[in-house]
Amino acid sequence: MKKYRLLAMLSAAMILLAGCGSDDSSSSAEADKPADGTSAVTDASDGSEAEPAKDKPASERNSKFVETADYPKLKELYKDDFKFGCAISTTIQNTPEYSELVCEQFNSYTAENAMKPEATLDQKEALSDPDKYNEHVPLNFSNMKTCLDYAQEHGFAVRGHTLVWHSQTPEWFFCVGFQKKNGTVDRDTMLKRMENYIKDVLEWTNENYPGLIYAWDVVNEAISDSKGMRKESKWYEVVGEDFVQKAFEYARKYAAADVKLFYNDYNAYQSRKRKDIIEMLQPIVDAGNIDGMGLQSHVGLYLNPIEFKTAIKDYYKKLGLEIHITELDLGKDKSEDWETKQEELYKKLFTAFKELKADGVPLTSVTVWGLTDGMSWRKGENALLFNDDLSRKPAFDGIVAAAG
Ligand code: 9MR
Repeated sequence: MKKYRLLAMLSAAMILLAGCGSDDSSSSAEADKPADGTSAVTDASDGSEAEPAKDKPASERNSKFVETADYPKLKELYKDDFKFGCAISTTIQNTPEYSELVCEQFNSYTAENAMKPEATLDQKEALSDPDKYNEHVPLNFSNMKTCLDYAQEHGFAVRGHTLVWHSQTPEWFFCVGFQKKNGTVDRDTMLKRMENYIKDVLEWTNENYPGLIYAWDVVNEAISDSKGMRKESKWYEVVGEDFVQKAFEYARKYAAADVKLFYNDYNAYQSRKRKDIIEMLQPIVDAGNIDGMGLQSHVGLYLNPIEFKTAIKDYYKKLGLEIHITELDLGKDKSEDWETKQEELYKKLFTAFKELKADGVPLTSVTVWGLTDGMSWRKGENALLFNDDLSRKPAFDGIVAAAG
């Protein structure tokens, strides 16, 4: 307990000294829609403020938080099944009580925002010499470093999220001279920029944190909500249909052997979207350039766990890929007993995960998308496992019960 607190305070102090950016700076980005059709929230901020480390015991600073040390530990309960992860923001890293709880409960780390292209691409440097940087856009790894130092220090394994995505990738990255007013570059230039981005991130992370990152979401959300590929994407617009194939080709070329390459999408369990995803991934599987399928799983209480389980099995059967549940959260409905229903559904899903394991499906990692309801991107939907005072919700107990 004391150790976690001290480490959290130390890392918060280091971050403050380094003056690194926060991953809450993503308001320009377009968020994906939750599966239940409610509108997306684009800001990562969480209603509770990041408390800079002060030289006082945490208990004196924050009476709003309850003690969490005696909770059952999800990472231990499921240690023989899969890694158990959480999407972690800089707010979580910098607040001793949040940090303590994520360290107690989880062993896999996904940066909620701070390892995305918009947190890494360096426009200022690019603009300083657009000709020099035309095909090889400069990066600033300070945000990534903040994440990876924290993960390493606290013993997490890391899911890298994400390399190629239509959202949270600034438009200037696609433009001539790195300015919107100039319009977009041609396909060949963009492919060079893509290759160099992937190369630089994979090589830098491997050189500086060898063995820490066990998987990367190479491409995120390339399939549309209606049919086929998503057309509202600069990647699609500038490179064309094969941008997904190219991204995986480059990722395989530069990734270390122990880093698994994933495609990641929301509503991936739904039959129409699943069919399109499988069709898109098949040639990439055939080329040997992908290892896994990530189902985000931003869903609601309407979800049928049997349909969900069937979908996971289908990805494995058809593509032979490893499976990760990458961004799980279950939004409430309008009923009065939503908490009990949410507990039941979390329990059924984790029971299904255990059954899948018993059937030989390689489900190797499950991540929940955030820590407390108030910090969730799905504001007002109470989709996560902990209340804002860190008391455990029935949802948490449902997952504990499913462990057997
Ligand atoms: O949780 C993230 C939120 O803080 C950001 O504002 C948002 C912007 O797009 O991205 C959220 O995370 C998304 C993830 O990276 C990809 N799948 C959907 C997630 C929820 O929108």
